[in-house]
Amino acid sequence: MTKFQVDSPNVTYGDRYIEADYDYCTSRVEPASDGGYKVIPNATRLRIRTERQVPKLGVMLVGWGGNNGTTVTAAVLANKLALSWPTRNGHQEANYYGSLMMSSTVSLGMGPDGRDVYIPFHDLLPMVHPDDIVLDGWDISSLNLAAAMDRARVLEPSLQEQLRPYMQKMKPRPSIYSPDFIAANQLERADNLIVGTKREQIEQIRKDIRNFRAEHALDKVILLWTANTERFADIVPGLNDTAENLMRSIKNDASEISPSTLFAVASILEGCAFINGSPQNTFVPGCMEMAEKANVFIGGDDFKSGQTKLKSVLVDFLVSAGLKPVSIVSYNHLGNNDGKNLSAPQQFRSKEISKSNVVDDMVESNPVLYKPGEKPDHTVVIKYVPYVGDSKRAMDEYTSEIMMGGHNTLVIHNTCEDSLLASPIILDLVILTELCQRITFRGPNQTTYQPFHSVLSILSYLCKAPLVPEGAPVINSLNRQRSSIENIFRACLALPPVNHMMLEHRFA
Ligand code: NAI
Ligand code: DG6
Repeated sequence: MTKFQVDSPNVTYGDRYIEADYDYCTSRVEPASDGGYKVIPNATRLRIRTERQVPKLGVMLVGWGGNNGTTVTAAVLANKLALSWPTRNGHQEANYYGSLMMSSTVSLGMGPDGRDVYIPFHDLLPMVHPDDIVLDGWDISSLNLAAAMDRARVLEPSLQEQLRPYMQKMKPRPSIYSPDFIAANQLERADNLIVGTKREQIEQIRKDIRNFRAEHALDKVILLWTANTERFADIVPGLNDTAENLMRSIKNDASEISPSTLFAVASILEGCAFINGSPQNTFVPGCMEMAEKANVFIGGDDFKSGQTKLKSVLVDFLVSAGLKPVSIVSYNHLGNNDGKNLSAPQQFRSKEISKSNVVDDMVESNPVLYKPGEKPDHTVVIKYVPYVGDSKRAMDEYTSEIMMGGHNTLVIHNTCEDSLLASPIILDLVILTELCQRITFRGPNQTTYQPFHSVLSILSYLCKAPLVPEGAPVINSLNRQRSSIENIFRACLALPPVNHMMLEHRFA
């Protein structure tokens, strides 16, 4: 049910769709003959359609028995069952804190008293509620979800006891294991495996998806990788550079095709969106081409949960304030299985790459501070310290040049359960992906509606290394990423973008 209605000749609420006529206003910039620029404002009229029927959604997690997999499952169950539990700080109720969709708000506009009227982000358009998501998945470890939740050491024992009867019935499906792609130290948990050739493994995953869909009478299924970080796969002409070559290499059982790519291929072949929550290059060029040809959404890479989220705010603040970050040093230590896997050099390297590129666009946006090609020194360190478990410590030092050669150093210490930050992000990723599957656009001279590009860059807010269509700019700034989601959804209702001008309060 819609919680509000837009009263405008540009919006129609039909039985099936919300249809909006929207002027997309931009400024085109061209070099002028005098060496400056010519700026040309432009408006393109779009018709945007949003399907109103919210489907029954199933989500299959690869790595279901891991810390994120068990924590997100427990959180959905606890919310659905409205559980509460005693802690040493008092009674705690289940919530979805950290979810952009469930726990943040957006302004609808200005109320009669001249103040913004806020609603939950989730109420802006018809969206799946996380309580209604049906979860399933795969893991190379056979532990049922209750035992895996114990192993994760994330949630309070009194909550775990309430969840145990539900979660012990949940058992991850056997998965694809390739010891070459994750750390050797993961071997001891790998007891739940699909054997056979790569083609047979893909067939099994496809069968699992179809069975899951049928068992629960689901309208849609989305797959999400929250399994161990893999090493990067080599991109080799003839092997994985095109969709055709990738499919041939799978048929030939080529060893350089990673398990995450096999899952993505199976998902695309089943017409299911695939999201990569880890840093590795699951979406090799051949896989991206497959998704594009099949019009299936893919998104990633690597959940943006703590240190990097703050970095994408702080560097944006510094650079946009005219201060010049010159050195950024980020230490992490953690003691969960993710940390154990990342203690191997190749898997650490995947994470280092993902964590390191997040300031590039902000630096490039300010040629007053940075010469072409100039960047701050940026170092990322990750250490495995078993005792701290899932309670990750992240320590950051940002040094900036300020006026007249002065320096400003900010030091930040960030401690919290990593999986409790990642779980709401998992939910946002699938809720947003599902909603985007119901939004289509038609330009002024088009007769048919088109979907978003198969590389779903609107998910950038939630990802450390946002995947974007070829040639599109990567935006890392958290504020810009959030505004793009909010303003695109407002456009679906023919509402103007939020501009913060507040002229009503500024004129005499
Ligand atoms: P975890 O190690 O607890 O869970 C990963 C699970 O994947 C394990 O249960 C493991 O047995 C399973 N697994 C490994 N290979 C598999 C395969 N081929 N098929 C199916 N299952 C497989 O790790 P955690 O903490 O849950 O993190 C998961 C991933 O999310 C990691 O790659 C991590 O780097 C990434 N990530 C986590 C963030 C966080 O804040 N927790 C943030 C950003 C990314
Ligand atoms: C060490 O940083 C382990 C990683 O898996 C991170 O905990 C995870 O990627 C979250 O990173 P961030 O930078 O978003 O806090």
